[in-house]
Amino acid sequence: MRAWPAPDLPVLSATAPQVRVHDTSTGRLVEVSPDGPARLYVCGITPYDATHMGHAATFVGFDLLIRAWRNAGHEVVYVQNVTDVDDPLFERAAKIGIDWRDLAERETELLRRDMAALRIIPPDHFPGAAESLDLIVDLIERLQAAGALYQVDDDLYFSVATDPTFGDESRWSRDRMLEVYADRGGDPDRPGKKDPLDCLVWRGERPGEPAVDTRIGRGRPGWHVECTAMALDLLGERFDVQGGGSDLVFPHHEMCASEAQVLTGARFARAYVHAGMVGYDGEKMSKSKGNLVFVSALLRSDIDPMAIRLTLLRHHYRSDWEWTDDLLWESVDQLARWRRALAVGAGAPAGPVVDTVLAALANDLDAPAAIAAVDAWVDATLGTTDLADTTDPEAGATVLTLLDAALGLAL
Ligand code: 5CA
Ligand code: ZN
Repeated sequence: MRAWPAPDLPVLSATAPQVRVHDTSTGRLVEVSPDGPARLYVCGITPYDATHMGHAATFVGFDLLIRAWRNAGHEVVYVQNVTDVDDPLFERAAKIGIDWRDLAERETELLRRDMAALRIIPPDHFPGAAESLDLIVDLIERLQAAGALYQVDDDLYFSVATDPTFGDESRWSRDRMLEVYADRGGDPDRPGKKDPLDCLVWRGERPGEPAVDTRIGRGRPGWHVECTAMALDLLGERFDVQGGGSDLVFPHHEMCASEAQVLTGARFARAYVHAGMVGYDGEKMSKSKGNLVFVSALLRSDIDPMAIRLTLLRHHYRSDWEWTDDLLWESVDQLARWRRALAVGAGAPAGPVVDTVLAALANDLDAPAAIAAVDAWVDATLGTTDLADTTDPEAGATVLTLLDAALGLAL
């Protein structure tokens, strides 16, 4: 599919340090230093509602990773998918009485506008499952040939027992997996399964449900195998980072990793990076709960998109936090102050703030530390703390470029 227009990305005169991020599968900070272009796959929306602050926070988090890589001198190949073939989309479309393809296109278009307004770098590839069916079916056939699938009625399941590394991505205990599986799209209790944790890869046609004609019959693929197929096709084996929100640690990313491991004998991704959950009114912001704050609604009320972006950046990408309107108003005030300092032109020396911001972002995308460094520069420039002894005539211009290149804030 078509993505959205790319924001300008100014080139910095300083080179950023190599990037380290937290890897879920080892529980450690790991340096992601790609050989060749950095390859990133981020799990994108299921387009039945777009774009709430949780989505936006996750996508801003990975946008920081792309910027950190680019500022460290790496090229990046970025894939973000759209899950336009899956149950929640069909259910919503049926409920509101429109075709599921029209609903998916409408919400994807909304996402494009929101992402462009928030200056999020678009993916190089933006595949939908519907347009990727051939390669998904191809992957299902390869899994079948590898002996990793079995049939239950007209459906096909992936046997997690065929992968000795199953569990390595999340490092969750079996009990913990079983506890959440049903709530996260799994069907542990279906009769005929070999293991309750086995996941559906193909659902044969049911009366009244959307189905497509393929080599393996009429039906539709399961969710996990869609991402496995799109990632392997567009990025190849052992790509650098598989990303998404922490709600995807299990089962989604575990199943993707496992299916790929059985097929290729290699780890799916070198690192698994997960963003925290954004909540609202005491619960995880989610379409199923309906407690949503939409980016598009704020944009329609003429909220400065940079204030929305700053509100997201003020939270470390890995932390869970709650959206409140007060946070947004604080960001509006903070930006007004930053703009006042930048308008001075000359200011406190920019060298230290450039170094601190780039180092903070290279250190597990620590945007709050980067923002604190900018605040300190703004304070010094506006003279509310001791004026720096030397004034840098280029400081305003340097900090403007830094904010745009490193944090995606164009002021
Ligand atoms: N289409 C699948 C991934 S293949 C999916 O999870 N779609 S989604 O629309 O539910 O979420 C899109 C992205 O936003 C995913 O990376 C998901 O992990 C993330 N996300 C969803 N809800 C939140 C939330 N409340 N806070 C932070 N990130 C979230
Ligand atoms: Zn996915």
